[in-house]
Amino acid sequence: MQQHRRNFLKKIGIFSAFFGSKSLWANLQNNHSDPPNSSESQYDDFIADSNLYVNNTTGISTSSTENKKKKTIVDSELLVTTWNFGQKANEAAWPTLSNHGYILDAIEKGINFTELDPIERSVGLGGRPDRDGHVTLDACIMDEMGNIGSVVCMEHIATPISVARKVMENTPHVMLAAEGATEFAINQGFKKQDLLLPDSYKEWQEWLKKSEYKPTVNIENHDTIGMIGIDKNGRLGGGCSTSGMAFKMRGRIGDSPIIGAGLFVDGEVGACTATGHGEEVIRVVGAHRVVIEMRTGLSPQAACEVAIKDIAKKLEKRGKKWNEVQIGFIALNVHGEIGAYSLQPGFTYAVKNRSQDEVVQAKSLYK
Ligand code: SD4
Repeated sequence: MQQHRRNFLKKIGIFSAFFGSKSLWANLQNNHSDPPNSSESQYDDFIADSNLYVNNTTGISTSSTENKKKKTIVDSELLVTTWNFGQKANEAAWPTLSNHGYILDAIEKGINFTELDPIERSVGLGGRPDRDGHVTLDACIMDEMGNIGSVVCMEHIATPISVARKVMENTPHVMLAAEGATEFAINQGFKKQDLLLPDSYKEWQEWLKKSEYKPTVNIENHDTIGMIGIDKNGRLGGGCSTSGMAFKMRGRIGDSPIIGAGLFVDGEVGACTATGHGEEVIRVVGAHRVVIEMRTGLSPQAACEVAIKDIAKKLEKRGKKWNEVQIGFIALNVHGEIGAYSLQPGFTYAVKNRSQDEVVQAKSLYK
């Protein structure tokens, strides 16, 4: 009888915790255009109280109360961005971040810089087209509370990261595709334009002579832009934007706009973004995998290495040649520690904080 009573009370507890969280969540969703200072928000208190994230398997305490305390350790803004061009993107984001701005505002500005640079031909304006000559763009954005927005296979709009943010903030949805995404962007005031510029057009014409789909590894050291960071208030965020694999099939979507694959942020743990052959990243839900590994207590570096090794193992099992595939992950945790790892050499990333502004060569599984 006693046991029954205990079970009943337990059930009531779970029930009220669940519905309590739902209504608080709905409240937060309605107000998210004004991003809360997470270290002070009701949300943090709720998460801290509910203690949802204690890890019982590893014995490593990852309770949110503990992470909340750790968060205050990060005393400096930080940006980590894929590839060499990440340095200029970080520079564009920095004035916002160093002025105590909101992390997603900084990330959007940084990624916009690369999207609008016609010289960079794997992101935004001037991006390489698909095999039929259409420039189709993918992007997604995520904050530390699980707010997300994404556009896939969108044409004619140069700044998909900003459209992804509008999806997050101004719609009840999290993903818009193709014509629907372009229409939405135009309705939101974005300019419709032709994104195929002469250099990419010429390259496509050249490609058509053989029409052989053979993705190039480490294209000119700048590829998909993925940017993750922390702002002065300890808020984490991330964004990812790309024109995808050059000369892909029409309608092909890679990992970059898929939350969990190309990007994942968990305000209690850290953030990760990916670059490289999206099909392989999707297979292991790459960015989420890295963040989950960090949740179990691994450093960002170790977490990136675990995910890359898993991808290598799966490639081998499927009889694929590792040297035709490149994947790179960058990750950071709530303490501001950074990790990066790639399958093959050649992957670079850019780091910016108050004392550091540099491009770093990532370690790789194969030499
Ligand atoms: C994709 N991950 O579309 C992107 C492309 C990329 O380095 O990152 N290339 O699969």
